[in-house]
Amino acid sequence: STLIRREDYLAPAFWIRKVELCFDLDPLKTIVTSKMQVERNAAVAHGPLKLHGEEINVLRVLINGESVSFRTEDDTLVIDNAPDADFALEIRNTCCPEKNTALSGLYTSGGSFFTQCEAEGFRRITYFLDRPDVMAVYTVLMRADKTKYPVLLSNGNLVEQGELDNNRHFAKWHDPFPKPSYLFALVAGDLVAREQRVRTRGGKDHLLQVFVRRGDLEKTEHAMNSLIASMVWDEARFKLPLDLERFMVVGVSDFNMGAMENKGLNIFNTSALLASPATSTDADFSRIESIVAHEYFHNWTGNRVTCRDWFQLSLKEGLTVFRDQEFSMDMAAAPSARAVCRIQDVRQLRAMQFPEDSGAMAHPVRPDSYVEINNFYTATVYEKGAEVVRMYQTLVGRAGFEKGMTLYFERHDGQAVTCDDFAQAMADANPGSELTKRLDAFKRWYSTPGTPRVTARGSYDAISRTYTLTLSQQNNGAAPQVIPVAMGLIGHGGQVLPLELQGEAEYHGNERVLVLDQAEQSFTFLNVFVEPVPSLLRGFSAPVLLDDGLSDADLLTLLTHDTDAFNRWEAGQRLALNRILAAVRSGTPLQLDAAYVDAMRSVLNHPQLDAAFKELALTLPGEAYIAEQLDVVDPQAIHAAVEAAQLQLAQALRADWVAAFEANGTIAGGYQPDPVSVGKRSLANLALAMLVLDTQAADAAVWQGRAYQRFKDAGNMTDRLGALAALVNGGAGLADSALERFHALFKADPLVVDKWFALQGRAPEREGRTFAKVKALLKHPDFTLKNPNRARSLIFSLCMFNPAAFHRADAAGYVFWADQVLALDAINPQVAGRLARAMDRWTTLTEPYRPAALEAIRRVAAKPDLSPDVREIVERALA
Ligand code: BAL
Ligand code: ZN
Repeated sequence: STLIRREDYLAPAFWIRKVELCFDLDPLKTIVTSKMQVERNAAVAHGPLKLHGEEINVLRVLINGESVSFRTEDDTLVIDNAPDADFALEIRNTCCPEKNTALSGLYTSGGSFFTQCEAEGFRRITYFLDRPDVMAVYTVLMRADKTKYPVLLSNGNLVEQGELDNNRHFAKWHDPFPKPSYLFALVAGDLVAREQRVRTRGGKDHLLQVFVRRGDLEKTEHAMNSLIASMVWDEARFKLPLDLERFMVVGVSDFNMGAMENKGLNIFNTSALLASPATSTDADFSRIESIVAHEYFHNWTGNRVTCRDWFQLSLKEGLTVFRDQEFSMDMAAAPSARAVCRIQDVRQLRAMQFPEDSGAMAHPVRPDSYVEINNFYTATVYEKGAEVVRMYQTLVGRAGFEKGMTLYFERHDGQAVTCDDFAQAMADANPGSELTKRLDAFKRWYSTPGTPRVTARGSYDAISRTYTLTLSQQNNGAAPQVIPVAMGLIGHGGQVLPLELQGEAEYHGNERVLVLDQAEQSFTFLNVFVEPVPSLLRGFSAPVLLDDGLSDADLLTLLTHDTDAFNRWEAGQRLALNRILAAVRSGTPLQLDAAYVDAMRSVLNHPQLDAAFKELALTLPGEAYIAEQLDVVDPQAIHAAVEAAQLQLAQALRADWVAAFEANGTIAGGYQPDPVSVGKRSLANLALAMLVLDTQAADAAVWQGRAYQRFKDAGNMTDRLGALAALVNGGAGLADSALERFHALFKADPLVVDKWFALQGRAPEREGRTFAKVKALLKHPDFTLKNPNRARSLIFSLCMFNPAAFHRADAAGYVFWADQVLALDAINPQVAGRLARAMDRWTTLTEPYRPAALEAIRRVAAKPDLSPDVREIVERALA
């Protein structure tokens, strides 16, 4: 495996302008015939034609109808004597979909055929210039058994179909839009579709179809509604219409990612597609809505304008995540519900991206090198990339951002481009903007790894009534970043103070964005009539770690009075974080103080705050984010502090939790995943968890019984799983029988069985019982490593989301990790590579974890025939 460098990019020596593919589909031996129209790229020096190909058998190669000599070496097919003039290249090869457990290329799942080509799966189907800057127009003919594969789908429009001999049939598809090979897809199987005809604003008619296995049709309504909502939104917000007559979505249970944006034929992991109130939680409904939107939005940001090379991945992913986040916020509508979306996105960023950015796999939003591109579908490329796009919008404004998008499409529609092209379009569309003034510096967000640290200190001069805020940034010695700091000033009594910045003629109201682009800068505000508390980085306006030096009293002011809901939540998180960190650093048991408990009680009982906000405010910071604040990490100490804080909140607020449960536990009418109902269910579930957690309470048995009753009688999965989780996480005596009952009820539904495994994989550790349970569950008849969702549900839950069960003094967690990485690597390198990343942050671990982790990583690295995926991860961990 070789290191590929961004700066080594070369344009292709040949273009493939058109391709006609023919598939004779057979699980064991599919025959692929590819007829390509090829031309030399005049801009590149003369050389051989080299095509990518992996795990396929070539049968013949013809140029202009004549057989031609070729050689195959290291996954490439080389033709030394390709003509200078345009020519027709025909390649015939075979592949074996049934044996393709890597789920990249053409594979079978549940007796049907599916493809996954991003990033480099097309080369596992046929030889090709499998790189995103080679864009071709595809025509696809599929032939297959009619009984087993009644539905034959590919990209674009269906142009012909009919019968063949031997109970076979065919379908021919044509996609009029030139596309890179990673957007190719085909599906063949016994599927059924929910269909909907829609007319867009421009008066064009479209057919929308969601294909699934027979029994799943009634679970597709939410996905269809989400698709229609996405279409409407993209036309309204960005004037981007659907460009195809037909838009198809297909579900498959064996899938490496969440979903894939193949042109006109999106393929979805069933976990990101199928929803019903009885089997899916509110979180599932919301995830499905956002992934359906995400893949749909890719049709413009990714497909119409694609990436020149894989280093530019964030060009499409960061932008499309930003778009799906904006969509979800617009769907949530109410300002408080928008804030809830934002808080959830930031929690996710902090839990996943911050550790990545300071660990072994830290890389810039636009990486400089990779061995295996599949390892770079990361939180940095996606979520930090989305934050970078959000900062453009913050700097040029919403209208300016829309102008930038318009110019981007005017310039680059149909092209494969770079992040620089996007940045330039945003700047050129907004002359004179804060962005355009410092575009080069802003672009450091693409090249600098690590999370910047911003320090803020204020000083108030009561005599001159001025307040000076000094902001500074550190970024591991790298040049300063352009950091938009949205802010306001709040008086201790809750007054919102006007912002009058010294040296500026204009008055900026009560909220504004300061642009920090130096190592240190001071901003002086005039006519500040009381000493203010600064509310900084409102809405999390930049992906940084902020040290604002605020006291408990200041944070309490913000928690009570801030007009920015995000910062109100953040103040509560900071209060909790300070207490947890103090306990962990001093090695003393955590003891919550009355001021904090009272503040949390006020939030919980607040008459105006939404239930959704209360739930977020009363949920403690995640253990991974807490670990990021420490130089040396003791996962057990962090976990103990969090558990103590939880238990003390459960005990001190017991009456308030009862009231919260009673007020939110029952919702009249049928199940609706609207923000208000979702918020009530989430708060009721948190309250129930708290009430079951305190096993010493006088009425402990009552609440355990109520939780069990609710688990049994629940009318939807959110309530049922919430009650089950309360029992399992609370270590209740009834937990085991509830788990058994749950499995018996849902054993026929793989997505629910995944939840069952995941809940046990994430259960709090109690004297090693959780770990032992997970090991035992590996032998459960329903467990398999071959299905990525199932592997993730149990193994990833333990290794990535259950630090206290994973990091064991006897190193058994690491031994388990190494065993599973190696076992998975033999089946599916992409999934194995993901699991390998559980050790990203091993160097910060304290004794005895650190040396034990090192030993486990070395054991994996010592295996000679590792996939490039796992090899790259473990070698970076050891570097
Ligand atoms: N392009 C891979 C899946 C996604 O991000 O939509
Ligand atoms: Zn995407």
